[in-house]
Amino acid sequence: MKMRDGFFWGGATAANQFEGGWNQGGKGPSTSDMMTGGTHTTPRRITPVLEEGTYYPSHEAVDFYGHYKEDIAMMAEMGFKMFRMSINWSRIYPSGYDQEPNEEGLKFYDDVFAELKKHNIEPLVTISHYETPFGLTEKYNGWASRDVIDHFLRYCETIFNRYKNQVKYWLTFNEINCLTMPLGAYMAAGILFDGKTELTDGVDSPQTRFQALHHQFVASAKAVKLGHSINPDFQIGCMIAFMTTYPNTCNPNDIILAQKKDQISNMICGDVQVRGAYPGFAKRFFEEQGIKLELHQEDERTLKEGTVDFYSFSYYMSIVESADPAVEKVGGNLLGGVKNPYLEASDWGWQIDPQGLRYTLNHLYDRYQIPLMVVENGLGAVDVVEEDGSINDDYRINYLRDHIVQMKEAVADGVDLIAYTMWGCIDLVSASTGEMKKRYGFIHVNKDNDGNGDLSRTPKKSFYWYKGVIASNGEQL
Ligand code: BGP
Repeated sequence: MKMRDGFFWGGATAANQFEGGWNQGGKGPSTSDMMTGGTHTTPRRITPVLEEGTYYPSHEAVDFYGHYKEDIAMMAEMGFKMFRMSINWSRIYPSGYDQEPNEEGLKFYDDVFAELKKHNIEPLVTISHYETPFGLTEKYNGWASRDVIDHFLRYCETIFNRYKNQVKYWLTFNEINCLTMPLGAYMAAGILFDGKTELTDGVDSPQTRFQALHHQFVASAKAVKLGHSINPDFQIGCMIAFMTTYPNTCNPNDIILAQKKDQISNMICGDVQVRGAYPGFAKRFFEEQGIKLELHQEDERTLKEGTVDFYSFSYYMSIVESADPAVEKVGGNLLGGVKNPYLEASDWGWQIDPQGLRYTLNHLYDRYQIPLMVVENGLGAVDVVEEDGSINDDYRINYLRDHIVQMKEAVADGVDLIAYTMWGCIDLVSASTGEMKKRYGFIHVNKDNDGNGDLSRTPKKSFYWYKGVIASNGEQL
């Protein structure tokens, strides 16, 4: 089965992990700028004020800010049709609550979009990707407060108007369902529970998280409506971190547990953003968890009027759930779960499951019947630079090939898939660990975990492989 003509092959990044220039051009600090690096075993830390002598990976990241022409030229050489990037909110509104935008920040993205256009690469822009302005955390405790919605909409209005002829495809919030999990509070919503916390070990409040999620739902729906009023051609999507969830056995207890987990971690957000209302299972979940959402009268209508045009998601792994307390649960996978004996795992313990991608694409298309985009997928691995400077990342090629094969199966199954933007096309900072060592790219960046390196870019073996994939529209794998 062939991919459709005009299929969007490409790659994905996020400003806080890629752009750097954190205090250049009038940019204010974002929450990610207050996060230290971590390692394989030490979690990232959030500092309420910047500590002298501490290394903050987002500050320089890999300096797309200073390398965008070179980077876009390399993407063009691979034949990219689409480039997923995010706008750094605090580059446009430095504190988040300023009344006037920062012209220098706006100008930077004018230049980036002009460069993409020169190479015929379609931008796909995430409006908020783990980069809540730190000013909003200080003033409101981030998305815990409903007040943030208006600040977000002012930011949307500014960028929609400014880039209405340059950008057609938008995503409102990256991995909005992160807020169903404890680690999402800070990353996705700029919420500090205790003022000083490690990313994986924060003090949790499901009440606050789900209230913040509701604020993001309302903000997203209003942004969709606003975007369509500014340019009716805009295509605006949701973005979900999809963790395909299987039962450990055919014991009905396992099946029900897996279904419940799937509903809350994966489906609740798509249901609200695509169908425009909370699904039935949400009510029971909120009751059982003692969560009382504060809703405004008009929210129901807002959600209905602001449904998305397409559904996008990230896909890295599947997880297995068991209701049996005697069954051993593993760490590694972001959500824990049981080890799947049929699958290999990455060096970071993420269980690699290409067929799970086919399963998920079918699952989603059956439910929503709107175009789908895979906007993140890839293998985080340690790359070795050989003496001659080459990087032979066959493991990455194998991972991506296996997933693309299954994507094509899903298309043959009848799924309307329109884009594949592989994650971290150029090496960048890992979101969960802050490392540079965990690399995804087709392009190597010379920089290590401590921030050393001259930032030079080198194509890996996978660069040439992906170029062939794109040139043959997925036929030459
Ligand atoms: C997703 C995020 C990305 C990204 C990716 C890989 O959850 O949207 O920002 O980083 O995961 O994760 P990591 O960087 O932790 O390997």
